[in-house]
Amino acid sequence: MSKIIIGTSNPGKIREIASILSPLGYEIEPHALDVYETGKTIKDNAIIKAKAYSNVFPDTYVIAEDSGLVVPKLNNLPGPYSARFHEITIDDNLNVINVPHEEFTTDKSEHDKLNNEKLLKYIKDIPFNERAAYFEVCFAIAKNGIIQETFSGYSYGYISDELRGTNGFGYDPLFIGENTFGKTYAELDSARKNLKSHRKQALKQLGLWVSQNIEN
Ligand code: ITT
Repeated sequence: MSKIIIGTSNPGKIREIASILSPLGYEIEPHALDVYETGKTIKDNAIIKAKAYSNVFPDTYVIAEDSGLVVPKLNNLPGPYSARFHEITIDDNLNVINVPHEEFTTDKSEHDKLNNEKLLKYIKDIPFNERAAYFEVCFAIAKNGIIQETFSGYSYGYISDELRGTNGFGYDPLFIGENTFGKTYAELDSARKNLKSHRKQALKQLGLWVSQNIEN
């Protein structure tokens, strides 16, 4: 069975990626490295991560992804800063003026909590009909430090007034999908989230590429 390295420190991502790629017959091996994400876009960061993991694991296909929640009314924040939203400094015009290098951890629960609290603070005076938001994900697949392909996915919705639900991870308790009957992604079971999610869309394309290019 061919092995594919999944480069991420986020257990929520590993669960969703494995649930879609494992049934295709590949051995999925997760690894977590501390990669400094210096890109200005989600795609740039996916490429930075895939190259970094690939340099550490040569001769093996490596998949990494960057993802984030974009709120147009908040100057597209948290966007590429989604993981460290709680610790970035933002000025009154919603420009990011300081981005510390986040402390490396695979336990995301405290960061998720702080990120959601900060988003609630920024969203509280914005009327619901102006709270459009979307998740964006970009997967990059690399081998021997060279990017082979990238795949993006998006899911659209709104930011909720309050945290709801305990499933999923990250911003799921605040994100109401456009087709989820008012429920946040954290109120959906994983199969239902996977049906619609940005990650699922991109993984469908990635899965096709993997099955056409990597022997299992
Ligand atoms: P790696 O970089 O090691 O993969 P990370 O958690 O730092 O792990 P990112 O830099 O890509 O990942 O940051 C993504 C952020 O967006 C992070 O805060 C996630 O919780 C959040 N996020 C990504 N996909 C999400 C989803 O499907 N639902 C909710 N939040 C999500």
